Amino acid sequence: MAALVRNEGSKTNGRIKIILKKLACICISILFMTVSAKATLVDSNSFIVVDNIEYYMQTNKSVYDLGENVEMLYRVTNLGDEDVTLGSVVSDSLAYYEFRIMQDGIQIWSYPYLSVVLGFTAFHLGPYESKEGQTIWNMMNDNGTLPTDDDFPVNPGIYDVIGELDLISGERVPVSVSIEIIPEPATILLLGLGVLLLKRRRFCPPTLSCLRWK
Ligand SMILES: [Ca+2]
Repeated sequence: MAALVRNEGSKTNGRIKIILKKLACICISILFMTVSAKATLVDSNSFIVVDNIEYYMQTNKSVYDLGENVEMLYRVTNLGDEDVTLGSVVSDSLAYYEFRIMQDGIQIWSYPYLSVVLGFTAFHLGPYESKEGQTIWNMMNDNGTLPTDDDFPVNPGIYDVIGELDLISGERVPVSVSIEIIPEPATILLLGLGVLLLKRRRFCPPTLSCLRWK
């Protein structure tokens, strides 16, 4: 009987070691995934040059944790030495720029700035002059409406961030950059532990004294 008890105890210790090894592997994998993702924490940017005008779009990162703010910047620069007028805009500099978030080709959010239209003005750039607009996306889907009470959080995934001049007349030149939203590290860890516990439950015979989590 004593030998049988020792044998069962040895089996339990072996199972504990296996589970701890699997847990260590999961933690190392999570650490590797997080470090790999964070290694790309540079800004994401893109630009287009049309008729000596540079249209530039940037986000402050390329990979975000779920729930972070996405800081966006759209800039238009006259690369030449002559005055340029690109079209007309509403007479409010905060309304010069438009930002949109797309997922799989579907718009899920847009810059909601509303302006009382008091008139229109020419969007003008002097030689080598730049003008830019900025805003923040809080990772919410606006549900296609301006009121925010029906907004809801987005899921991890790939999103396109688009900026352009909100021209009333004139050619619009939208510029897009891609960003990735990943789950928070704590969520990944919980998922990993959940998978481990499910596997253990599936392969643990009910007659053996399996490890109990207390
Ligand atoms: Ca809404």
